[in-house]
Amino acid sequence: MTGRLTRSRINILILLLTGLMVLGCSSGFSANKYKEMTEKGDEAFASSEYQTALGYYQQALTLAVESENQENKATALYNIGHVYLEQGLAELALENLEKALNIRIELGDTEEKSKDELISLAEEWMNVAILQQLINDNPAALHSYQEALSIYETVGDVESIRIVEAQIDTLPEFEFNVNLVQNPGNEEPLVNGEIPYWEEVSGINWGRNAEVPVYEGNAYFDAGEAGEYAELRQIIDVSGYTMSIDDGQQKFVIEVHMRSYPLQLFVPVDGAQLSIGFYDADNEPLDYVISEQYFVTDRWAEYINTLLAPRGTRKISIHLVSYKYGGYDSDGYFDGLSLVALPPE
Ligand SMILES: [Ca+2]
Ligand SMILES: [Ca+2]
Ligand SMILES: [Ca+2]
Repeated sequence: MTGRLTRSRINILILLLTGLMVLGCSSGFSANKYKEMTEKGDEAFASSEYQTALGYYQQALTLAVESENQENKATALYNIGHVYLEQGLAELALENLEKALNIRIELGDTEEKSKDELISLAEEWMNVAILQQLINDNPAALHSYQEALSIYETVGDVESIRIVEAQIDTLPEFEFNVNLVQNPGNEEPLVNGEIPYWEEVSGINWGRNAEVPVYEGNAYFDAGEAGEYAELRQIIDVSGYTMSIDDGQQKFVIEVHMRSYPLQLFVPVDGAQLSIGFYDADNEPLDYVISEQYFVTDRWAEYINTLLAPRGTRKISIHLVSYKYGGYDSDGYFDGLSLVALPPE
């Protein structure tokens, strides 16, 4: 809405409209016809004749559009959305319910609404949110849940607040610019001698060490005594970003710091390497990226890369690989990891 009508202008408008209603039978005809189509639609809907109901509601929508009646247009879109909902067509349902909701929002400020109107608006936000969640548009779903929540808070509906909050908890994680790696710098205490959140793929002595200066905190990742190849892995669920991933839009930035045991006479330097894998919902590999092997002994070398997730990605795996070229211990070290999802551009 671009402007607000003053009280006197509204009165004039009402007078004009009343005049038009009396003079012009076409607008009255249109209103009656709209009511008739909606009622027939409701009847068909009640008898589960959804295709028939859809036909009537669509005629009602056309009439509402022609007569530029926004309230009726919103109702028709809402009804159409519910037919699609019954038919299990989530995306079409969402499209129509979103349009209906946007019109309702444009039609008036929330302060001016009665409690019942507010609750019905919150219910519409909930419908939209659930559908958005169903099609995996989680950021949009969170926004819609929050809109519903703020209305329920306004009216003090404790039970509904609890329901919305529980629903928000079911959303998968999808935060942007937040580190998705658990225990990213190996700072958490070992649990039964194992590094929390990480899995030993190769080598059984992965642990915390601080023999050389750490990159951050009190320890780095160290394979300890191991064979020529040692690998530690973490798999990260990125299904929260499904919508943007499947649109081919979701980028992730991976960052890791690597170094090796200091140079010694007659002992070859061990290597450190990072690899990242992208997997679909069936754990089929879609793509992977492998860094070069690092042999930096006097400082932490930073590896940073921005990667576009292949469509269909649901999991990203991070692999810390230490290559032993000398001694008993495998001495490619890792610290200060992060994987963040970039917000859509
Ligand atoms: Ca650390
Ligand atoms: Ca172990
Ligand atoms: Ca070694």
